[in-house]
Amino acid sequence: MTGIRYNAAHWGVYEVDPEQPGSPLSPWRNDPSPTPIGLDQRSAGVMNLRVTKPAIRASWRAAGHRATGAGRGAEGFVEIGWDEATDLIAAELERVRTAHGNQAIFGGSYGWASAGRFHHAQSQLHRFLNLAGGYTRSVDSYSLGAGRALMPEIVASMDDLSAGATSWDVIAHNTQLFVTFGGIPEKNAQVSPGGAGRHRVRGALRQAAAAGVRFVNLSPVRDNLDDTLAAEWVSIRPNTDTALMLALVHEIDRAGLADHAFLDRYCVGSDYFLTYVRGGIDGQPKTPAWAASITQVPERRIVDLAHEIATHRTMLNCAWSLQRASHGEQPFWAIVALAAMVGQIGLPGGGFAVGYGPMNAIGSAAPWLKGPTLDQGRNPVTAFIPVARIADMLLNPGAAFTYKGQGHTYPDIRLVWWAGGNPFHHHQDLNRLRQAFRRPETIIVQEQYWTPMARFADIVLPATTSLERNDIGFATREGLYVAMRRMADPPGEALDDHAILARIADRLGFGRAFTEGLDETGWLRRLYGQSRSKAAESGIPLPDFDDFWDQGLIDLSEFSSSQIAFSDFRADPLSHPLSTPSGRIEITSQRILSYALPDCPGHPAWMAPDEWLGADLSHAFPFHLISDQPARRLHSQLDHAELSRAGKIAGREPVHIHPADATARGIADGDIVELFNDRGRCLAGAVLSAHIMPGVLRLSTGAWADGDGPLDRHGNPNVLTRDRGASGFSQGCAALSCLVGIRRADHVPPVRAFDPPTFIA
Ligand SMILES: Nc1nc2c(c(=O)[nH]1)N[C@H]1C(S)=C(S)[C@@H](COP(=O)(O)OP(=O)(O)OC[C@H]3O[C@@H](n4cnc5c(=O)[nH]c(N)nc54)[C@H](O)[C@@H]3O)O[C@H]1N2
Ligand SMILES: Nc1nc2c(c(=O)[nH]1)N[C@H]1C(S)=C(S)[C@@H](COP(=O)(O)OP(=O)(O)OC[C@H]3O[C@@H](n4cnc5c(=O)[nH]c(N)nc54)[C@H](O)[C@@H]3O)O[C@H]1N2
Ligand SMILES: [Mo]
Repeated sequence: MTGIRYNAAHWGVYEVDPEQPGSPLSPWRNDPSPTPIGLDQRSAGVMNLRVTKPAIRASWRAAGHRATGAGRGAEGFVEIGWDEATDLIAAELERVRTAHGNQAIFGGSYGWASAGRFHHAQSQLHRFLNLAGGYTRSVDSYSLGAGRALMPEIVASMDDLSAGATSWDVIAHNTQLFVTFGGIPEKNAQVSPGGAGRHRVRGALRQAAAAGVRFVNLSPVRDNLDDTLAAEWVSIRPNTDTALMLALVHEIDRAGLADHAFLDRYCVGSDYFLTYVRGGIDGQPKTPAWAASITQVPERRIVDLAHEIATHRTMLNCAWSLQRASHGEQPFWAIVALAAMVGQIGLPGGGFAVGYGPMNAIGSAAPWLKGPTLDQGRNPVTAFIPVARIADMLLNPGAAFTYKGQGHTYPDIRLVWWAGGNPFHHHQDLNRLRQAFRRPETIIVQEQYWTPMARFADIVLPATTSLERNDIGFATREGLYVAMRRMADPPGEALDDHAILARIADRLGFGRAFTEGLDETGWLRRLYGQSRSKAAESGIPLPDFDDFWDQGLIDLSEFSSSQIAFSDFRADPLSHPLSTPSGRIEITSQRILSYALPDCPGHPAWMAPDEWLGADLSHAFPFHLISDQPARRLHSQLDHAELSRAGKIAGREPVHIHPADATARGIADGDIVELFNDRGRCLAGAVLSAHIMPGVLRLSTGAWADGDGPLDRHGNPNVLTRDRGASGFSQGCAALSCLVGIRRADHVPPVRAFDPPTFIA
């Protein structure tokens, strides 16, 4: 194995042959289904867009923080040296914290950044800002805003649910019926944050099908489940799954199939919930006929499905996308209630999961260890926002918001600092976000590439990629430690995020506290050592650092052991209570009930979203837009690589439309179309597909935002999505509640997302 080095990315582990010129990356040889994402990350098209020198927006260079934000995103940049950049930033940070307090610094810096436990961009930035006196932070994630707020109240934290999901081998051996809401998209299971190891989902699904597991996929699209499984596709209108789940509960209850012994022993609040389902609270029984009119799933199919679920060992699964919607708490709560009704939670192959599909690690049997983590210190500032409220915060300083039953106010932000995220990828209603990002006095961005966020900054600092530094790869439940050995020189003057922040910390007088006198190797040894001690406590011996570094890879698969979610709780709910207020599954939550929120009542409930196919607005904008995760990249990362670009149509992101809908609008396969609503417009390339239900469009996220007015030329769905929280409880991202219209585009300007910015000498 001499010469072979390893590297880890969120989407896989690479073998790297430093001797080989050209594309030196190949997938790890033990990965049964490696992904092509990232293999082309050193290509000319990618490297062309690297940030190679610190750069300053021209008018900020002239006027500093007094420059207006109006030119952001349009103006040219001046390249400067590291010394000048460091001085300017140190002075600006000093000015803001003195004049306005540390709360005026927004350092939430949400985003996936890259794999590698030491050079993790947000952790580095948070550590730095904490030593500088703190910052306004963000909580929760775009992935799971509603889920992270709700699930610990009613059953278990999202982290425990993900890491504790029943392993795939148990499913193959015990599950009879696998009912999934939102498929199990193999495209999504390409990734695990920190480094997917063995891509296991394709094999696991096929093994389950071969063992006789029957799959039912309730979803507006068909192609989010392996088509070799002979699964049944039941098309369902987007955002209506809760109504369907309630009707399944209604039928199970009506037919006398509910497991009352389970509900009594392991749950609280099922009586009140059943009163609601029977119609005793709002006068509307949640019957299959009622749900059929909302979901467009035939009444007969709902009735039969209820009986199939109750009379087979059934795993109920839910994609995360369902909670990235208005009232996104409800489908997660309803699937727990439905699983409790049939009493299979804690049994092998039965119960619920939220969910199989979004990440490779879910369903893994690899050991559950805590990986190496950089200490971020303590943040003395208490101000925070739920992560998806960024534009609200910037536009409305001092305004009130609610979160988990408490009232809070938005701070007045003067300085925004981002490292490792792309808000012009992740946030909704990008035209509104542009307005919001014109408000702060200063925006600093650490980036590898000239992304839309980098272009919107006042000061851009060039960061290295994980191929250009040494690090440790580790992802929870992937069973691997990866010695990520540097294998390329950074272009131009790019520095590691740690080195960038260490320079500025030095200038501000806390350099020593930031680095603790350790260099990169010193940090890797320390972080690995801490993780090694923890592993030893779990009975897993790891080699010492030098052996790890020589070996390149520690494979823990021999320590794998199957698991059954909630088996301890089921065996003995008194000795293994849940972490909920009652210690049991909360089918009704007294705590959430006490918040008296109109958009998040105390039990699973159907509330129509503002934007869905049953809304009045659908007369003007008749399509429900699904902006799901992209198959050929991770979010916006590597959208400029060949793999992603090869998936475009005349340079635009593909939008999937049912052939009947297309024909009715004179749209042919390959046409450039325009999607529109009151918030914005975007171009996309039409793909006619019978794998999507009529009335629904699918435009994946991640095309680099490319607009200076309401029109996005490239196909970024977030120019159309709505910027409203899932509810006043979680304030989660609700991107998947979005109505649009579609027509053939009559004017098709060129895509400029991948043109480098203008530099002023
Ligand atoms: N409409 C719609 N919108 C969505 C979603 C949806 O389903 N629909 N999904 C949401 C979800 S679940 C998520 S998680 C978010 C994802 O949103 P993000 O995580 O913000 O998206 P990424 O494209 O991964 O952005 C990471 C950025 O970090 C940069 N980067 C990578 N490594 C480093 C590094 O080492 N140092 C520095 N300084 N920079 C680095 C990359 O170049 C990239 O620009 O999007 C959300 N947005
Ligand atoms: N290749 C790749 N993989 C990724 C990512 C990526 O960017 N690229 N992002 C990762 C991240 S950060 C996250 S959080 C996870 C997200 O994981 P998810 O949120 O689960 O992923 P999505 O692809 O948004 O949606 C999953 C499926 O749900 C369907 N769906 C959408 N709306 C509805 C609905 O209302 N009802 C039903 N029944 N189905 C619906 C969609 O059509 C899609 O096929 O994915 C991760 N995996
Ligand atoms: Mo996510």
